[in-house]
Amino acid sequence: MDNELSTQPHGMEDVEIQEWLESLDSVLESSGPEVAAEILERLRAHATVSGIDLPFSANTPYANTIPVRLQPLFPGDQELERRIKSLIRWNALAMVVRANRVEHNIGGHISTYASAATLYEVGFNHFFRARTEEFEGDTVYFQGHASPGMYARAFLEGRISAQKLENFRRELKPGGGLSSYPHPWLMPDFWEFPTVSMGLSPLMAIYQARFNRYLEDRGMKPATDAKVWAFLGDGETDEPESLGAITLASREKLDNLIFVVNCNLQRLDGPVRGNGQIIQELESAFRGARWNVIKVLWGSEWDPIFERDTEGLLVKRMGELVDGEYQKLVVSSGAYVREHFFGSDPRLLQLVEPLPDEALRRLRLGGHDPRKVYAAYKAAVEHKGSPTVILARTIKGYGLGEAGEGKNVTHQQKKLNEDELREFRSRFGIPLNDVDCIEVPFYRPAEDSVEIQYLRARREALGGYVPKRSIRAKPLVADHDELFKEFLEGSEGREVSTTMAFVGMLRKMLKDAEIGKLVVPIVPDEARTFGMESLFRTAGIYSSVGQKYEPVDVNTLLYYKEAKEGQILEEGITEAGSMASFIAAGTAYATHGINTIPFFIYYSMFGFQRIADFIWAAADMRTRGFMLGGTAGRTTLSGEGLQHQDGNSQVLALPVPNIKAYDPAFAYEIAVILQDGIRRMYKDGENFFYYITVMNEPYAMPPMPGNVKDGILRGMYRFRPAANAKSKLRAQLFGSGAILNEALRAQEILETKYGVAADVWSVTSYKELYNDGIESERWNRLHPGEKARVPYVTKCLADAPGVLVAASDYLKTLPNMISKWMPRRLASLGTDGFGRSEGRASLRDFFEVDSRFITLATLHELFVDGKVERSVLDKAIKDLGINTDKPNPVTS
Ligand SMILES: Cc1ncc(C[n+]2csc(CCOP(=O)(O)OP(=O)(O)O)c2C)c(N)n1
Ligand SMILES: [Mg+2]
Repeated sequence: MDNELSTQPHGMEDVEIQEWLESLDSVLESSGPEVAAEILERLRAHATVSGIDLPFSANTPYANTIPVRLQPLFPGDQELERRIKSLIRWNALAMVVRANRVEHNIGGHISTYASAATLYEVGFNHFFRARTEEFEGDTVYFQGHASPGMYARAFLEGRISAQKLENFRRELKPGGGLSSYPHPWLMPDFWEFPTVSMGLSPLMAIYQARFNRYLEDRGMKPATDAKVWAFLGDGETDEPESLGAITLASREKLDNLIFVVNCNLQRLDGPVRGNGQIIQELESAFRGARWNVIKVLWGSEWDPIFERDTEGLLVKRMGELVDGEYQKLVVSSGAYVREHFFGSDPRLLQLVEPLPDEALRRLRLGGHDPRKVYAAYKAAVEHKGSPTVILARTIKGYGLGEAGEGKNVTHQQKKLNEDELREFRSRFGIPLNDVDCIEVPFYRPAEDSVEIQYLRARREALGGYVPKRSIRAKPLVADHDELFKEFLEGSEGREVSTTMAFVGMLRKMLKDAEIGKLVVPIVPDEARTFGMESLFRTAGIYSSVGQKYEPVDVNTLLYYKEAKEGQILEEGITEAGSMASFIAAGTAYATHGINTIPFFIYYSMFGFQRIADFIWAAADMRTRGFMLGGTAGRTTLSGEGLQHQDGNSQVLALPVPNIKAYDPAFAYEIAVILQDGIRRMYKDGENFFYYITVMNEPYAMPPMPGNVKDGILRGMYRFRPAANAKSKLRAQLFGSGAILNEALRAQEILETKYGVAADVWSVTSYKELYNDGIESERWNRLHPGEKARVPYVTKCLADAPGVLVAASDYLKTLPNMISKWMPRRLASLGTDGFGRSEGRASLRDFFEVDSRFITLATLHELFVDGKVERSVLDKAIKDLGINTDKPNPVTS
């Protein structure tokens, strides 16, 4: 990659270069780095105006960013820390090797932690501060594949038993086990952040750091110097999410954020950039984004060699190699290194002349040298004004020797043979003899050993153990009946959409004495679409710098008001970023002990469909809050067409176990769901969150017809019974969301034109009904002798006569999945297929979900049952104006 020293200027004498370098050195010595930098900056400007074409480079030479003279003293007992680290290395390896001996192919990773051990241990011994009563603590995102190292450390700390280690990756064993990776859902007292789906944690960490500032700026927590640390792999940075938000971090001057990229130059299959230099590539990306970049490339053993190199030849040579060559060098003999690395120039060879081959082999990389890592961390935590990224060079599978060190297969290595185990044991000085060691026992020195005492003392000094998850927020107390009451009463004929109704509730919640402050509205540049612009002025848009300009619309009532204490997180066009804010706010009850209640409203098609993996991570993290899929419904969103019209999200919400998904039709349904949700999540502390679709079709909102709260929450209730229940021709119509109105219109047509008496049900949640059904089935299967449980849907329909027809703005699979618990055959209408840009009426005709098709489906079901004649159907098709040769929406 670009390396300023790698290109030899044509025709320039070495002597001349030397003179320039020496004069810079003397300025540095006499006037300091600031003056030197100023001179260089002026020189660059002068060169540009003199017509010299300076190639752009965001890179610095391939050398450590922190020079030896600025390196602080290492404050710990280095030898003792090395011994502790070795024990952790051993136990981490033992976990994986043992697990795979007991159960072939159970998996696990050795080489990630092996490469990152020093990066973590310096953090644990000197930097990561725990959450305490007095201090909020640092927040650490551990690289998922390094989890054995975190468990092994917790074992030495006495926090995890040997039995649990034994059951690594076998969580269902008696006494429990340890989850493969960081999963708060599975280990809620230990892990805080799921990180193993690569790319999610860097982005989540950025938004977490920003959310911490948001809480401070809004006066919800004291300003502290707590840091957010995110450890990632170099391969991981290829995920677009990893670097996707780095400019937000610098724009917001998040000096509370530190990325540590473990640059072992390898990913799973092979080198990250065999033909390039991942470190230089990352450096330029982060420097370009105005981060503070600290490269930790070379260990202390290199310092004297660099010192002898007055001509800068070594740095130049280092910048020339591609990563594929480096990978080869680190696993090669000293003689090979001498020949192939230093051998390129006799002057380089001279530099290492005094060193024997063995010493050349042992030249450590920066990421394995605690002194270098400590220096980088210290500089990072002290740095002000921008986030820091530490690019630390390491070797993947460090210490595994023949079993995988630096090899392309190392990521998958799970077994070591006897010789390899003995070698590892010897290399790290584990006190086990040749026979015992091949059993790979876990090893923990006695409680009063210097190692355990030291380790404990260090953690005590830093406030306690990390990682550790605890819930510190106090439950809410109010029940908020008053807040939601007015929304149960209907709109008195005024036409409003469910989105407008929701925004009305949000506005009111923002003013509530208990929850007003806690509400966090989050929107990815879509507030106007949802009619939320009135909140801009009243709640304010959060900006860490306030508003430095007079907004163009300042004279209007609803001007764009940015403020330091603003409450709305207007994220711009990033659903991923908004979701990361949602996660930060929705887990603040644990991270900060604050019950923030996020409401993330977005274009529903760009939610589950686009950022489902973040939603999965949110679920794992036990996030609380409300996601609102706006402009929802494939036929309700008119005009927008194929990419926008959402008939999927209610289906895509099914797999997330702890999401409650609702497709409400009326304002009072939303009110009931919100009130109950706030109670259950923030008062009762239940671990789920909500997905609610809201639409933009305006219609009159009816008052709640009696107390149907229970039905709304459980997924269905009879909204409008048939006028003539005695009729011979009977039907049950199920409608959801805006399509409920089509069912109500069909009810009228059926009654007035065809003498069919239909009850209309509002199905608010097929997911709730489905979960209830499968739970009943399961219970009955497991308890054959006991009184059978009856699914809620079956109970609802026990006395509901006639044919059954369901219609929603989503795929037909939703009603179909609960049809087996219905008393009779179900006809399902839905919006399978690609959307079209059209008006609502045409769309509902196209997808066959309007009142005409509901009517036809009902008559057809009656015809199949022998209740009406064929001629009725023929007439209906004609009267309803249905084109029977119309294209099939599923395939057209
Ligand atoms: C989104 C995602 N894709 C793929 C994987 C599978 N995977 C697990 S580890 C790994 C390689 C990791 O390489 P790197 O980020 O460099 O980490 P290292 O182990 O080298 O420190 C891959 C591809 C994953 N966990 N997540
Ligand atoms: Mg890697």
